[in-house]
Amino acid sequence: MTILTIATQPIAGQKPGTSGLRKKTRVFMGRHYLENFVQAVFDVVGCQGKTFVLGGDGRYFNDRAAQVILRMAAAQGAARVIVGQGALLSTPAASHLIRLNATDGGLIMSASHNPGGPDEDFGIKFNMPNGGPAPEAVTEAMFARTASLSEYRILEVQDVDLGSIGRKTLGGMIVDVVDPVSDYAALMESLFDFAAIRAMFAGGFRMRMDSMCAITGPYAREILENRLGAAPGTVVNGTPLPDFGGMHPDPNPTWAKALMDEMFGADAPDFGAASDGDGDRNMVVGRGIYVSPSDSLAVLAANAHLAPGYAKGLAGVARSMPTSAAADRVAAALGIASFETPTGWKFFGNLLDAGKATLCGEESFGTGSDHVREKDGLWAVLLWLNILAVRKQSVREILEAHWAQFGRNYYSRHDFEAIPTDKADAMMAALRGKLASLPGTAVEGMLVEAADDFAYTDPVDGSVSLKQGVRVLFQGGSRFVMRLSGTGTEGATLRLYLERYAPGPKGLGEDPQAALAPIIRAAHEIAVIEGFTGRNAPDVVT
Ligand code: VG1
Ligand code: CO
Repeated sequence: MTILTIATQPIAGQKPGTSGLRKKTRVFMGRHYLENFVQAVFDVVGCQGKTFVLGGDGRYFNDRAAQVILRMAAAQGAARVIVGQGALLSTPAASHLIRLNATDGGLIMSASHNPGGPDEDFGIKFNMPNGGPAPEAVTEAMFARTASLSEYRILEVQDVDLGSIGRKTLGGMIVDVVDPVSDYAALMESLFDFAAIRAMFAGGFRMRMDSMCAITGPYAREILENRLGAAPGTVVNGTPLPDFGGMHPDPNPTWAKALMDEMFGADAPDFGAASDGDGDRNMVVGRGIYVSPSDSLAVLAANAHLAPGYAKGLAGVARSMPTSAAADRVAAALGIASFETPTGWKFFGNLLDAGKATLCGEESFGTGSDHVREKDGLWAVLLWLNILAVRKQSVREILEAHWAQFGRNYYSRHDFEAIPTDKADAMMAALRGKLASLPGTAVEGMLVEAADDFAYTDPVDGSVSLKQGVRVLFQGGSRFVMRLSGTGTEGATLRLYLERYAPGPKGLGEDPQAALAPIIRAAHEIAVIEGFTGRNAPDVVT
């Protein structure tokens, strides 16, 4: 077996975004593209004698990319790589394996909630030895390295068999092919009251889990149907497919419409859930009631102590800045710390490592805890099930009691997709330019109290992240936030986050869009969205 040193040229634009490097699959399949980035990753983190975890969500090119990464790891002198069978691992399961085996990190092949296939998206993310996504300083170093590479090293060898479990070798490197599910399922069993959940299912509780033809299918079948006794067929779209069966594996009311229809239809089950391409996101729905991710985080924080893994209570709760303040109210009531971080799970890592936060969440259907260093879709589903089993109430009853106690943070996100990048940039620049003049002015009858561009200083390592999103706060706790997506692969995606607080049990009715109408109008007026982009209505509303 020879190690080939192949001449390459720096490739522009290999800049990891919110969650790793994401590009069109055909771009990744282009000459030297994958190899160039992987070499940059290995150059930055070092490879000699190290052990890594490797797996992905099974999307198109997952299997080929895994073989390339393994040959390159072997060529750089890695000691061992732990790979999920079939090169499959959900993102939270990969994070767990990195920690469980005290490895030097891992590579996750996924573009998460973005569709898969030859004409859709692919991605690669490096996670650190703590199991969490590489922080900005590390991804910036990788990006810099992609621009100075002149060669990469790869072993000339046949594919290693990833289809069967067991120890293999590739050159001098060990490849341990492991069951993707078993260690993760054991972790879940250590956190939650499986007996109580099993009894609930045995008592006739019905659930629908939509895995959207993505990675959580095998995990959900094993945990929900096999271990917890949910009826066979509880998990639908449970086989991971390279193109996700044509589905857009983004668990929100738009893309998981079949689940929403079922949960709002006649004979709806008690509980519904969906997860995304790589299994780190979740959507939760009760019979006839949708749970917004921000509310879900707040309810989980208020009730986590009902699960054995959190019986001692929480150290603190962290949320991304655009996520609603509902969780802050719970933290205040519990007398625990709350944190506000920039968008992206990598910002939670230090808080979790330092024991400052136990639960974390994002408005983008992400919730998780210190059990791994990624958000975790099935974990959130199981925590909800544990809470339902203990409280013996419906999702609606739990939500309504929560709002009566804490008040309700009406919340919605409007996404405007595939905007020409120059137009989106011009709009954000103009908005940033007028921030200083906004406080004290009235828009749509509401007084602007403050306006800024969110900057974050990490409370653990002091690192500073600037320009993390424009926020405009109105008197009374209403606000909107605007930022451009860091995970899209086509033009720019504008995310407009809207929030309005209503104290007391009465609230402002069932429909968040109606409750948020004045803030929506104010955001369009202040940011001149239509003037810059030609768009007056969002493509996706969550
Ligand atoms: C989006 C979400 C963000 C999430 C990120 C990764 O980022 O808004 O909250 O952490 O996706 O999610 P952006 O930059 O497009 O807004 V996924 O499930 O990687 O893993
Ligand atoms: Co994801």
